[in-house]
Amino acid sequence: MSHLPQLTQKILLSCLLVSTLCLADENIIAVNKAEVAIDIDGKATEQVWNNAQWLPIDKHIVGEYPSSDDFSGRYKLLWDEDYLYLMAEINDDVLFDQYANPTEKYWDDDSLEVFIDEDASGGMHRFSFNAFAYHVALDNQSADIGPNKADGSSNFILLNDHVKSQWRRDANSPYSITWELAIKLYDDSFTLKGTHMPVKLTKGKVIGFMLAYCDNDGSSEREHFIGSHDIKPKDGDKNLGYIDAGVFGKIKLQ
Ligand SMILES: [Ca+2]
Ligand SMILES: [Ca+2]
Ligand SMILES: [Ca+2]
Ligand SMILES: [Ca+2]
Repeated sequence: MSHLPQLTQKILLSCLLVSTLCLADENIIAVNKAEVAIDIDGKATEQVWNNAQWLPIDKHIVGEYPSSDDFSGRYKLLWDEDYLYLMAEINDDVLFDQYANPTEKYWDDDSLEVFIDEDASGGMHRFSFNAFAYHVALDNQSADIGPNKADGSSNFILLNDHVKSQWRRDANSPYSITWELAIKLYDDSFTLKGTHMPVKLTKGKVIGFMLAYCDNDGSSEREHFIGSHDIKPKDGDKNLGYIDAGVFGKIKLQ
């Protein structure tokens, strides 16, 4: 650009900056505030849910891509000072919960997986609380991986206090369930010891976020894993969300 007049260079740089910001903003999902409290009962009866737009859960992560009656889903988000609220509408032909123990192979049971990176830092989080991957099961318990145990083995834990969850079937459409969640956000200082306060949410806050559904209809392992965001494969593998918060998308509280 050095051969162009200085004013033209400045204009071009400004245009480049504006278009970069616009592009970046296009990828950030704007989340509206819930002005009234939301009752987590698996029913979308609160008027305020109408202020949130449906977004698809349709990006392939693992397994064959399912037909729409095998799995399809969409979700919407709201927030207030205390919670990120999530409503998911899931169509799944068989609801399957083979492991009674909520910390045993929870990813091979039907579950809604909510990925949260409170400060949108990105980076590795599998054995830390830099970010969370809450697997919300059909029994409404939420499991994740914590720091390794003293003997070095994996530590599958419940973080039920972080996620309040309730789902209901639709009597007129038995394969459709409405799942309503209120999620408290914890920053990366969270540990399994002591008392930690959730982060108070404020307008303008940017959060790392992704959502996915583990669908199993009776197999030994999950049959499909479909998410809300495109994931760039690493060595052919798109199942990276439970390891790397860098593959999450971003949301911004409006
Ligand atoms: Ca409700
Ligand atoms: Ca299914
Ligand atoms: Ca983080
Ligand atoms: Ca299923």
